[in-house]
Amino acid sequence: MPKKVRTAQERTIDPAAQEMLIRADELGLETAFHRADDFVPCNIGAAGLCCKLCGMGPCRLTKEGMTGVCGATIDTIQARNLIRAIAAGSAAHSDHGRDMAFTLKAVANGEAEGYVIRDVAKLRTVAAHYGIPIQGRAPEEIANDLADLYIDQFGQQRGQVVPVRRAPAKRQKLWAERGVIPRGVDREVVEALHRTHIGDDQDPEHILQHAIRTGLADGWGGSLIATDVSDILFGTPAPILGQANLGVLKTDMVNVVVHGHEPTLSEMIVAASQDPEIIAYAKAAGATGINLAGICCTANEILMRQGIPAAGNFLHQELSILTGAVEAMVVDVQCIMQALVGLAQNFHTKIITTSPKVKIKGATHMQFDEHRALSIAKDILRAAIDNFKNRGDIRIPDVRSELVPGFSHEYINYMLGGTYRASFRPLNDAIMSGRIRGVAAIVGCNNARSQQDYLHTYVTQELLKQDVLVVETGCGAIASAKLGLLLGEAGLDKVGPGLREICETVGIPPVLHMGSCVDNTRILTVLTQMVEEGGLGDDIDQVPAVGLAPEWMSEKALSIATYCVASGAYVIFGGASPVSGMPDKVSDSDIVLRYISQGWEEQFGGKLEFVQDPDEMIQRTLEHIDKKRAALKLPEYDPARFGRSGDERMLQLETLPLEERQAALYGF
Ligand code: SF4
Ligand code: MSK
Repeated sequence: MPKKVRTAQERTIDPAAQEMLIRADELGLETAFHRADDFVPCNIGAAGLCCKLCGMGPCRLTKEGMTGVCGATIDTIQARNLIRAIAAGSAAHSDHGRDMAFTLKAVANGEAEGYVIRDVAKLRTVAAHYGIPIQGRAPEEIANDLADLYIDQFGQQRGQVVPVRRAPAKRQKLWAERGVIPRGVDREVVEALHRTHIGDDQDPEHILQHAIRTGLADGWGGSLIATDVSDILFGTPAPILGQANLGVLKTDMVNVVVHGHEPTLSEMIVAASQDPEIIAYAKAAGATGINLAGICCTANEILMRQGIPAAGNFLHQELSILTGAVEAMVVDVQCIMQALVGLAQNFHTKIITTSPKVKIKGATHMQFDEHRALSIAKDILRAAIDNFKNRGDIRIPDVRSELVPGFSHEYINYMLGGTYRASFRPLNDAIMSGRIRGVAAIVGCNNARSQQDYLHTYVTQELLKQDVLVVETGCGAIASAKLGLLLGEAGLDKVGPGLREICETVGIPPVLHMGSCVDNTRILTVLTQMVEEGGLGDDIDQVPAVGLAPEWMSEKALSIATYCVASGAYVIFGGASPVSGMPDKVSDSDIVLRYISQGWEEQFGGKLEFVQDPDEMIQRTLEHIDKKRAALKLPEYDPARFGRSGDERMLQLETLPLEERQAALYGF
C-alpha cells in the first residue's frame, strides 16, 4: 500500500503548527508528524498480538487459534501486554509522586533551597484526612509527618494505601470485597511485572483483575500524592489569565521552554527568572529579559499556578524548536522525544536534561537536586542566556490565545458557594434539574497519527452544545486553550442553553482546565464530592459523567483509564485499541476487549472502550449520561426548558421599554 503523506492541514488543525510544519519542509527537516507518515505501524503489535516476553519469541500470532512457542494464547498475550502498559503508566505517575513526597520531606526539614510551603491550608486539610495532628503545630512539623506517611505508601507491603480513604465509602467497600485495594504502590507494579514473566499468570481475566489494582495504585495512590504535594508546595491552583501557543515566544527575549512533568524544577526556574541578577545577565547579553514558556504538562503546572504561558502541547515540542527562537529547552521526565536533540542541532537550541532518571545522547545534562534547586535553576538560565548570541533566523507564528486555567477541586468548591458556604450543591442541582445534562472529562495526549487537536476540540465543542459541562487536563486542555475555549465567556454562543445559563451565572468558561495529566485525580475528587453532596447517587458510577481521551498516546493514559474505570467511570478512548485483536472476529481474541468493557462494568460499574469515530464517541457519551440520569430518576434532558435567564436574555430585556421589561421580568 503506498504511504500517504499528509499535508500540514491534515496533520494539525492548529495554524501555528501548520506554519511550523511548512517551515520544516522548507528546511528539509522532519518531525513526529513526518515520521508517523513514513512508516505504518505493525498491525500485529498494534492489535496486541505480539509477545516478546522471552527468548523463544518474539511470537507474532496472526491466525485464530495460534499460540506462542510456550502455548500462550492470543487473549493471554493481549492481557499481558495491556497490564504491562498500565504498570508502566502507573509507575511513571507514581514515581513522580514519590519525588514530590521526598521534596516535601526536604522542605519540612529546611533542606530544600528556595522552596516554601505555599498552601498551609491544604497541608492541614490533607494531614487531617489521615489523622495527623494539626492543632498547635508548625506547618513544617505537619509536613514532615505527611511526607513520611506518603513516602511509606510506595514501599508498603501490607494493608491499604491511605489515599483510598478519600474515595466514596461505598466504593471503598466494593474495592475491599473485590480484593483490589492496593497494598503499596510499588508492590502492585512489581506484581504486575512478576505475573507477566514467562510461565506465570496465564488467565487473562485474572491478569486484568490485577490491572485494576495496579491502576488504583496510581489514581488513588501515586498520582493523588503528586497532586497533593504540588499544591502544598506551590499553591493550589485558582483561575489566572494565561496564554497558549507558539506565539508566546518572544523575538527580543531569551526564550526558555520547560517541558516534562515535575513542577519542582520548573517552579524554581520561574523563581530564578525573576531574580534581578539573572535579568541583568540577560540584558547584558543583548536581550530585554527572559521569557519562560511550557510544553506538555510542565506547561500546565506553571500555567495554572503562575500564569506562565504554554508554548503548546505534546506535538509542539519539536515545533517550538523549529521557530529557531528557543535558547534552551529544559526537560525533566515523561513525554520527551529523543528526536529533540537531532532537530535542535539544526538550530542553536540547547536541550538540557535535568532528571537523574532521564538522559538523551547529545543533550547537555545539568542534574537537578532539590537541595540546591535555586542555584541549579540559575545555572540553567545562565546557560540559556549565553546561547542567545548564537540565534540564527527565527520564525515565530503570530498565533496565541488567552485562557483562564486553574480550576482545582478546591476552587470549584469555593466558586460555587463562596468562602462561607463552599459547596458543590449548585453543580449537583444544575445536573439534577437538567440545566447541565452531565459532565465529560476530556483528557490525554496528542498523537502524531491523529490530526493534532481535532478530536479533542471537535468532541469538546459538540458536547458543549449538548449542555455537557467539560473538564479537561493534560495536552487535551492545551488543545482547547489554543482554540479559545478556556477564556471566560469565549465560545458561550456555541454552548447549550442550560449550560450557558450556569456559565454566565457563576462566571466560568464552558471548559474547566483542571491541571496536568497527573492531576486527573482532581477529577476523582470532584466526582467524590458530587456524590457526597447528595442527589446524584451514593457512588461515582451513578453520576452522569464520562471520561474521554480522544487522542491518547501514552501508557500513563491507559493507567488513568483503568483507575477511572475502577472508580466507576465509563471511559472512551479514541484512536487505535492496543487490544483490538484479530480483525472482524468474535472469538478468543475478543476476551480481553469484552472483559475490559462488560467484565469490568459488572464488577466496578465503569468500562473502557476504544472508539475511533468522534461522532460515535459523542453519541455513546450522551447515551451513557442519559442512562445514568434515568437511573437516578432525574428529569429527561430537554434543551428547550432552559436558556431564558442568563446574560443574553438580560441584554434583550434592556432594549425593551420599561413597562414591557417589567412585564417580562415580574409579570406586571
Ligand atoms: Fe513466545 Fe511465550 Fe516467550 Fe511470549 S512468553 S515470547 S508467547 S514463548
Ligand atoms: S504530557 S501523558 S502527552 S497528556 Fe502529560 Fe500530554 Fe499525554 Fe504526555
